[in-house]
Amino acid sequence: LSDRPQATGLDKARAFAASRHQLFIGGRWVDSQEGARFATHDPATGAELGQVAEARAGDADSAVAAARAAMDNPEWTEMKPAARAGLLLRLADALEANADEFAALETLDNGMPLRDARFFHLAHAIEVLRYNAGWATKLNGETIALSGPGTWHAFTLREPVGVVAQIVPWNAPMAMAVAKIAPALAAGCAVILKPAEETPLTALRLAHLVAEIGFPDGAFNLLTGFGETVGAALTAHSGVDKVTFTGSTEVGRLILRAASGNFKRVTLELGGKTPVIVLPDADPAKAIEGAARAIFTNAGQVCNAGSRLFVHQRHFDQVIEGVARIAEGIKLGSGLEADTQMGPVISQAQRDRVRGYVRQGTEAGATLRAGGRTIDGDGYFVAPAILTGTDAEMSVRREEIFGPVLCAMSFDDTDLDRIAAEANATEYGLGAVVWTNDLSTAHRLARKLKAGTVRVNGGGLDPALPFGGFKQSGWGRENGREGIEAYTETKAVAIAI
Ligand code: TXE
Repeated sequence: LSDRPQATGLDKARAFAASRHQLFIGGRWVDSQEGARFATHDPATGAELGQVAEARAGDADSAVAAARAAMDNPEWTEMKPAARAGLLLRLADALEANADEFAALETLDNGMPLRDARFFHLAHAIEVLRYNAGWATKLNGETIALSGPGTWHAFTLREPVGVVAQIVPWNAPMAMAVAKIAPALAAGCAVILKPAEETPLTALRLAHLVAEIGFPDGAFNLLTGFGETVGAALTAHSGVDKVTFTGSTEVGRLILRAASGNFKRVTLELGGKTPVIVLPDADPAKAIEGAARAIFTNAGQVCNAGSRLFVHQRHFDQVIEGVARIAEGIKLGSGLEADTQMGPVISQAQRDRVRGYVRQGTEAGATLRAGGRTIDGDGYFVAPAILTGTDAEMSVRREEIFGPVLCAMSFDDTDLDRIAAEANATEYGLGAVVWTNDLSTAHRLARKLKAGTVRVNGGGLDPALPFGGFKQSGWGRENGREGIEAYTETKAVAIAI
């Protein structure tokens, strides 16, 4: 990162944060009906960054009406697929042109290191837009041969599912918002995006770009506000056809209930407790680096963070020492500082929650092998922690902590069924990571793991790779063909000829 663009991006971001924000409904910027506002804070300092409009149920009604109108407007519904793709590509270009400002805004609001915001989150968002733009022109049905009497021309159409409420969390606000809107708009749906109350700023800035690019009115709407009010109103609204949500398993359950009224289509991306398995034939140096990255990236606030590390006895001491050394050496600080490797967690509540888990673990008899440092200052910092000697019943082993806390266990088994059974002993099933140099082991274990994504020897997120969970980690998949098809309804047409 050169100094100049950083400084300009940050200046613009600060000015934007402090500006007067509204809701974006039906192609216009409007105040919330009740005039309520709420503050958003910098988690590195606790300082207020700005105030945003607080949408409530009445605003949800307006946004749904605007989105429904877009789904009745030929300007949107009859727009050629290539033209929809063109809009998304322009949005990607606009994000790229404003990347320094977006990255700084994301760092201010969420706390993540600026480098991560710019070169991972922003870069991913841009890639996701371009990837899904490509699908707009390839969403086709098929022709089908029928076996009954008569002669038929039968085929399927893929139609947009309609009005989609998209509720996103605070841990990757920009990347997640874009991962939701890109396939929905590529498929021709009308969206109502609700960012998390902790991190509304990049979604607001994104809405300005959408407004400039000129999507038809109501195709994209943005409501900033709280989950229990405007979020709940959207998920229960009879004018909404689909809800897509990323967040806690607990809220996922509430959303399922709320959505059942009119049988909304529902895609849920929920919590995780990803196992990282280091087999005896793995390269320990690579596994150390990979295991540390899997849990400490984004201060552990990642749904598929590798929070349970299973290491074969042969490498256990070496791997734990290596990961502990990395943990102790991680430079914590404001994401705006160039040498920061880990920013704060999102809020005081989250910091207390994460520290509470570590305390519960040690009180229950686990050993703290790294972490426990207290960090001065007003920000919400948590030192990366490693616990050994946990047992399967402890909350640190069972529950999603969503912080930089790793539980490390050794095993002396080589039976893949038993290794998989331990890794699968969780109510979650989002991700799993395997470190091995044996191709056959990699394939066999990948099949036994109950997780939506299995990564062997590293690997990252890709817009083409379906992402989602088994078990209580969610419903459905985002990304890839499945991700965009989830925004369509299949219509079968049979014509007697
Ligand atoms: O999540 P919530 P919270 C997990 C993680 C974290 C815990 C709590 O373990 O520690 O959840 O975080 C909106 N109807 N994850 O409380 O509440 C809310 O406004 C409709 C895992 O912040 O699930 C926000 O936009 N919407 C995770 C979004 O849901 C509602 C990411 C997420 O907030 C709502 C985040 C309601 N009744 C947290 N209540 C992941 N899987 O990546 C809240 N919301």
